[in-house]
Amino acid sequence: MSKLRLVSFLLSAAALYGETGASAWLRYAPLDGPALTASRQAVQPVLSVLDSSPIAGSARDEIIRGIRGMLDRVPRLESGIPQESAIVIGTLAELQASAPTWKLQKPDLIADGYWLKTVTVGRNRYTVIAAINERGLLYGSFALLRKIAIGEPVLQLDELSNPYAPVRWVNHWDNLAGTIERGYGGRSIFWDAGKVRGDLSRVSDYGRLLASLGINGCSIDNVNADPKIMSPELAPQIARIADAFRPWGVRIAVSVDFTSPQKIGGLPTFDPLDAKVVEFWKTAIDKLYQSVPDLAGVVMKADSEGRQGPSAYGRTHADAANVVARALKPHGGLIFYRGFVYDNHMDWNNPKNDRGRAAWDNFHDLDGKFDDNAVIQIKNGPIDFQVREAPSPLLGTLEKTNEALELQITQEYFGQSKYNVNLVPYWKDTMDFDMHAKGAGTPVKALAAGKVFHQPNSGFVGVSNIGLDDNWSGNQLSQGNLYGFGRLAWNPDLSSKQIIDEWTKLTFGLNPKVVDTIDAMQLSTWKTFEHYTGPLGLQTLTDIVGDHYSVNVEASEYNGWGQWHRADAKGVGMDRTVATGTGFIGQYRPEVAKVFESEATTPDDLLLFLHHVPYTYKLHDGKTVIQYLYDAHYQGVEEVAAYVQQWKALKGMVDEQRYNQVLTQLEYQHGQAIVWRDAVNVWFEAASKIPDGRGRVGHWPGRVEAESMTLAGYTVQDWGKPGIDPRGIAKTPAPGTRGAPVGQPGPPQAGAPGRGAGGGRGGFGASPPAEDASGGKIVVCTAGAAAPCSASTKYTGVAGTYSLNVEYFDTPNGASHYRLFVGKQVVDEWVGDLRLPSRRMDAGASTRHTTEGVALRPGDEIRIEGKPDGMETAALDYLEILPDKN
Ligand code: GCV
Repeated sequence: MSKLRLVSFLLSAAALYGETGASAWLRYAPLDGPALTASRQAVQPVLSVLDSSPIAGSARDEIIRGIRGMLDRVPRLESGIPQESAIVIGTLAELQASAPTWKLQKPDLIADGYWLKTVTVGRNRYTVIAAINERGLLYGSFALLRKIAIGEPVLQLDELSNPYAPVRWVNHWDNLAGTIERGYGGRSIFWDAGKVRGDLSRVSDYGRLLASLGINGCSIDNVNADPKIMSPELAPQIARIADAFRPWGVRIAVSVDFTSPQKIGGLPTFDPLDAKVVEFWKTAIDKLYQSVPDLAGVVMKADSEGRQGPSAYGRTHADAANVVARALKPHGGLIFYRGFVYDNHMDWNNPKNDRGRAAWDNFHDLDGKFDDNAVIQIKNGPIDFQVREAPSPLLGTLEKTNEALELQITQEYFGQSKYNVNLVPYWKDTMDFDMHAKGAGTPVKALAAGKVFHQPNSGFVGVSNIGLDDNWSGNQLSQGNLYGFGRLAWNPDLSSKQIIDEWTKLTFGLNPKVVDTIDAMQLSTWKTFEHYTGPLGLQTLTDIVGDHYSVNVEASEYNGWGQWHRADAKGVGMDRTVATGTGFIGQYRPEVAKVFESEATTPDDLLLFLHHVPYTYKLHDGKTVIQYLYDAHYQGVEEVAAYVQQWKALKGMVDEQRYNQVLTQLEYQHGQAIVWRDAVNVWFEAASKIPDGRGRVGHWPGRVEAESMTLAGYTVQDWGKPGIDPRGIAKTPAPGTRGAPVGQPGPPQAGAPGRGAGGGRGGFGASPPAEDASGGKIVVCTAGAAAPCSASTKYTGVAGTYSLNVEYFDTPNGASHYRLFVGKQVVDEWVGDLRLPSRRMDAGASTRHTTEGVALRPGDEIRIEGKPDGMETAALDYLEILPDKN
C-alpha cells in the first residue's frame, strides 16, 4: 500500500468512527468501487491554471484538495497548455490566447457562469473549466468536484451553467456582541464583544462553502442594525472580513441603521431629504469604501418592529432607500431595502386588520420611484417565514423596481436547530408559484430574478443559519438548508429531489441505502413538520410572543403582532377575501385572486391562511376541517417515528459520531411531535367541542399521569383547563378593553429569543397554556437536591417487554437527575441537561426519555425518582408504558 493510500485508508477508517460535520458537503471523502475507477480514468492528475488571480488560486487549491481526497492522487501543477492530458482552468480569453487551435467560444456564457468542456487533441484529453470571469472559474471547479464526488461521469463534458440571477446573497443577523438573532449554530463567526474577531479562519472556511454554491454576497451584521457598524473605528476591522472572503469571490455588505445620521453623525435629524443627512450618507459610505473598495452594498430595515424609518418625517420608503442608494451609486454598490414593514401594534379586534397586507400596502404605490441600485427585499410570505404561506403578493407587483426574494435558511419557526426540516421543497413551492404578473408563466423565481420586468439587480437572499459550532448549524442536517438555498439561488429550476440527493451524497457518501433513506426523509420533512405544527395554512402554532419554538396555540391571538389564526368556538382561519375579509386577496393579480377568493378553489393547504371556515367545513376529499386537524397531527407523529426507525437502519453505514447525533435529534423530535400533537388537538377539541371521530384525542393508551401516581415529595401543579382564552370567548368586550392587549409586546430584542410578554397565553412570565401538560397538570419537586422526590405506580397489565416513556420538563436553569426503577432495580437514569430554546416550563421544555426493553409483570412497582438541580424542579408530566417495538 502506498503511503498516500495508507493515509487515506486511515482517514476513512477515522471517518467511519467520527466526523464533526465541519467539512459539511465539501468532505471529498475517498471514493471506492466503480466510482473511483471511472473518475480515475476520467480525471487527469495534471493541472494548469492560466489565470493568476487569487480567486483562480482558490480554484487551483480546491481542485488539488478534492482530487487528493477523493481519488487519492496529488495532481502535478503545470503551466500553459501541457503536452499531456490535463485539467485546464482559464477564462475564455486566456484559453483563446494559449490554445488558439481549440477555438473555444461560448457566446452565451455570462458573468459567474462556467463551461466544463472536454477537448481532445490527439491522444491528449483536456478537462477545461472555462468562464468569462474569475468567479466563474472557481464555481466551475467546484462543479467538477461535485460531479466527481457524487459519481457523475466526467469523461466527456460539455456543460454550460449560468447563474439564474445576479444577486445570490446571504444575510447574517449577527450582533456585534457575537450573539445571533435567530441563530442556532453557536456564536457569530464575525463578531465578538463589539469587535471583529481576531481569528477569522472560520470566515474563510465559510467563504469556501458559499463559493461552492455560487453565493457572491454576504451581509455581516443584523438587520436590526447597531448604528456602531458605521463608526470609523470598525471600518478597518470590517475590511479584514472582506479580505477573508475575497479569495472566494464573496463580497460583503453591511446592514445599517436608518437613524445613523443622528446616532453616529450627531445630526439633529435623520430626515432623508435633509441636505446634511444626504451629506452624512455620502461621507459615511465613501469612508466605508476606502476600507472595503469592493463592498457589495448595504441592507436596511426601517419602519419595522420598533425600528425608526422615513415615516418619522412623513417621507416614503423610496426617499429612505434613495438617499443611501445615491451614496452607493458611484461605488457600484446596491441597497437592499427590506419589504418587511408592518405595524406590530394592530388592533386584533378589528377583523379588517391584516398584517398580511402590509408589504404590498407599503410598497406597491412606490413602484418606479426607487433608484436603479435599490432592491426591495421581500420575504417569501406576507407574514413571516411560517410553515406555509401564500407567496407575498408584492413579489408579483413591482414592475419598475428591482426585487429580491428573501428566504430564511435559519429555522426560526421550523424547530430551530432541534428539528430536522429540509426547506428546499418549501422554497421550491414558492419559487414555482405562478403570479400571473404578465399573463401566465411568471413564477416567483423569474420575478425575483428580474427576468419578467427586466430588472438587472435582482435575485435571492437567504438569512443564513451558521455560527461557530463545529457542524456550523447546530446539528448535522440543517446544513442541507444552506446547501439547498445556494443551489436554488444558482438554479431554481433544479428539482428538490436533485438538490437533496446531491447534498446527501456529498454529506453522507454514496451507499445507495444511505442515499435512498436520507433522500426520502429529507424530501418529506417539511410536510411532516406541517402536519404536526400548522396544517391547512394555519401557520406555525408556535409561541410567537416567546421563543418561536414551543407549541402555543393562542400565543398569536389577542395581541398586535398580527399572526392571527382567529380560531374560536365555531371555526378557524383568517378571512382575507375581498368580499367579506381583509381584502388581502385583492392584492394578487386577478387570475390568482380569483382562485384564492373562493373557498372551493383555494387549495386545502392554504385554506385557513385565506379563509375563516366552520370546523365542520368539508375539504376537497370530504373530510371536515376539524377531523383533518386531528388526523394530520397524528400523521405527523407517525412520520417522525418512522424517521427514527429508518435512521436506525443506517447504523454502521454512517460514521458513528454523526449517526448518534442525528439519532438523538430525531428521537427528540419524535417526543416533541407528540407534545405538539397533544397540545394542538386538545386545544381544538376543547374549543370546537367536536370530538375526534377516531376517539384518540384525550385517550392515550398506556399513559399514567404523574399527578395520579403515588407521590413522595412531588406536589401537583394545576395548569388549568385547555381551550379558548376568555378574551376570545367574550362576545362583547367591556368598554375600553377592545384592542388593548395584555402587556403590549415590545420590539424584538437583539439576540433574545422572544418578543417580550403579552398576547395569548404565551410570553415569558405568563403561565403556560393548560394543554402543554397532559391532563392539564404536572408534578414538581421543590424539596431541593438533598431530598429527591419520587412518583410511583403499580403495573397492572400483562407480563411482557415494554418501552417506558417518561415525559419531564428540561429547562435551561438546572440539570435535574432522574432514575427509573422497576421494583428495587434501577433500569435507567439520565440528566435533564439539553439546551432547549424554551426558557420556562412549557411545551418546549417538555421532553421524553424512552427506556426500551423493560420486562414487566403485573404488580411491579414503577418508580421515577427526580433530583432537582438549580432552579429546575425535576418536573414530570406522565409515564407511558407501551409494548416494545423491538
Ligand atoms: C431580524 C421576525 C424575526 C425577527 C427578525 C425579523 C426581520 O420578526 O422574529 O427576529 O429580526 O423577522 O426579519 O426583520
